[in-house]
Parts: sequence; structure tokens; C-alpha cells
Amino acid sequence: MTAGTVTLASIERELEDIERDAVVRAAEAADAAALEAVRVGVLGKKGSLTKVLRGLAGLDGGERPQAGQVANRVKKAVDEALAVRREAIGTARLAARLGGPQVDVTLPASGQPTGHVHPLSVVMDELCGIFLSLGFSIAEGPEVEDDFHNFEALNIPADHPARDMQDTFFIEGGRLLRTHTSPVQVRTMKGTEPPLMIVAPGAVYRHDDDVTHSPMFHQIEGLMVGRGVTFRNLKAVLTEFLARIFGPDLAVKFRPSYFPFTEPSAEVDIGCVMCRGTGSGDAGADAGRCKVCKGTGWLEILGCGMVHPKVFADVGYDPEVYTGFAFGIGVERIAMLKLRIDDIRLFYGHDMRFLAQF
Ligand code: 2U9
Repeated sequence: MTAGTVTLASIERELEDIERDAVVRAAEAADAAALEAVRVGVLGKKGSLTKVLRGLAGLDGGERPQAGQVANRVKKAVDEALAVRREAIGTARLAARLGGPQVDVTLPASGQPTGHVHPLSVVMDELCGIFLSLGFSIAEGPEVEDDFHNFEALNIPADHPARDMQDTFFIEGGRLLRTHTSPVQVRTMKGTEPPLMIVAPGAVYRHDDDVTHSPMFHQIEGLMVGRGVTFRNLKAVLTEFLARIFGPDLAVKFRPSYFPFTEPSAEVDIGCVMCRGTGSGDAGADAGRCKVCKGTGWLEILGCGMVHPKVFADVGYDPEVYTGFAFGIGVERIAMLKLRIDDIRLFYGHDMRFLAQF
């Protein structure tokens, strides 16, 4: 036998060396990558065990089965050592993760600001709430209206100058965007017998756009109809309403005015909420006059009146039997005074720095 000759004994020795070495290196592998390197080095295409298996061809036919048996046992032992170490590495990794910082998945995410109700909606809800507590119900109707419900039924015929005041947005099919929520009261009266007490809150549209006017704004209009409803009832309801919003010591003044749908009509002024009715502002600025009331001490806050008999006749109520009062309130105007905002466009700007203040 010459050196380098393959014998059964030399192959068995070589296999045992491979086994011992592989088992030690597998046990020492620090991570999955190191373990894979051990596997490839032994069992891979060019691995040490693979090479020996190829060398079996040089053995005597009689010795080959025995060498094959040893080789199989070694392969099994290496496989097992690899599997044991693989499992240990996995367990250690999981333990490291579980032992790290704990995450409580039931906690709310940090830095998520909570949403809140828009300031206009807050004011709208407050105003409606006062009327509900006084016995009114909420009535609603379409924002796309027709000429009859928005104008004709409210004693505003086609040639009436009040149509100019309203700056109407017309749309196709002879329809229009309601310029006030009054058509809601018209529709409600047509479908209901008196007595009734309703408020109609909602969006209205007028072609108007500056610091105190927006092409879309919100109104709450009210209507009370029954036998013997008088201007006294109107004054009582509106005085109570204003006191609840602006405080009990508020000065309130009813001043004669004109609306086509009410007769008599009035506008209501309140003592200026900024200068408390004094009319004076910062010394120096605006010649010392209050900017909000322009030095008058009064603020125009809403319009009202006794429902015109023609309006009752149009909806089929007998004006000889029933009387009623109506009023209209601009919600943005109230919100601007309450929240001390001087530009109506801030309500529609979606600027979170503004909205988040309320
Ligand atoms: C019917 C009959 C009468 C509603 C009224 C006003 C006076 C009024 C303004 C307030 C500020 C509009 O938003 S604003 O610019 N409204 O002054 N509105 S009486 O009268 C009605 C409504 C419906 C059937």
C-alpha cells in the first residue's frame, strides 16, 4: 500500500475527523450565518464529507458498503449537530427580542392629535340647543331650491328689489342655491298644521366675499305659528336667547326694519361685546373708537318680525286665524363675536393653527 492510497481504515479515520470537527464548529457557531457556513463546508457540493463520499469509488467493492455505513452515520451526526445548534440560535434570538424593551400594543399611538369639533359647529350646536330648550324643533330641507320656495312664497316676486339684495347663485334647470333657510319653513308649513315652533339651521349661499362675508355661510332661522302669537312672544324668545349666549346683563334693542316676508319687521342690536357698549377702543387706534361697533356701542345681531299674511296665505294657513313670528340669525356673525375672530374666511381655511385654538 503506497502513501495516498485510499483504504477503508484511512477513510474511516478521515470521516471521524470530519465528524469531530463539524460537531465542534457547529456548537461554536455564533449565529445562523456561521452555522450555514459550517453546513456548506461539510455537506455542500465541495464540502469535506462530499469529497470523501466521492473517494469511496476507489475502494474495493467489498469495503465500500462498510465505508458507506460509516459515512452515513457521520452525515447523520453532522445533521443532528447542525439541527441542535440551529434550534438553540433561534431560541436565543427570540429570548433576546422578548427580553428587550417591552411594547404595550394596547397603548394609544404617541403623537396622534385627537380630532375635535369645528368651532362653527360648536356654536351652531349651542344655538340650536338653546332653541330646543325653549320648545322649538329642528327642521331641515334641501340646499338646492326653486324660485317658489326661496322667493315667491316669501313675498319676493320676480320684480322685487329684495332679489338684488340676495345675490343669488342660479344653476341649470331654473334652480338655485338657497339664499336663506326660509324655504325650509315654507316646506314645513305646507306639510304641517299649526301650531308649530321650528328652527331651520344650515348652509346658505350668496354671491358675496370679503372679511365678513362668505359665498357660503350658515343661518338659523326660527318660526313660531299659532293662535294669538304676538310681537311680545318674539321679544321674549329672542331676549332670552341672546342673554343665554352673551350673558344676562346684555343690552338688547329692537329697531324697526324691513323684510318682504315679515310685517312689522325689526333688527335687533346688542350692546357691543368688545367695548361693553362704551364705543371706545384703544387710545390712538381708530381715533380711539371701538373697531367692532365702529364707536356706536351697538352691534346688529339678527333680524325678525311677524310673518307677513301673504306668506301664510301662500302655504294655506288662514291669516285671520293664525299669527306668527320669524327670525334669522347669521351663525358666523355670532361665532366671530363670541370667539373674537375678525376674518370669516378663517372658518373655511383648514389652518390647524387656527382651528386647534378652540
Ligand atoms: C318664513 C317667514 C319669515 C326669517 C327672517 C330675518 C328676518 C333676517 C338675516 C339675519 C342675518 C339673514 O343671515 S342673515 O344675513 N335674516 O334678518 N330672517 S325675518 O323670516 C321668515 C322666514 C321664513 C316662512
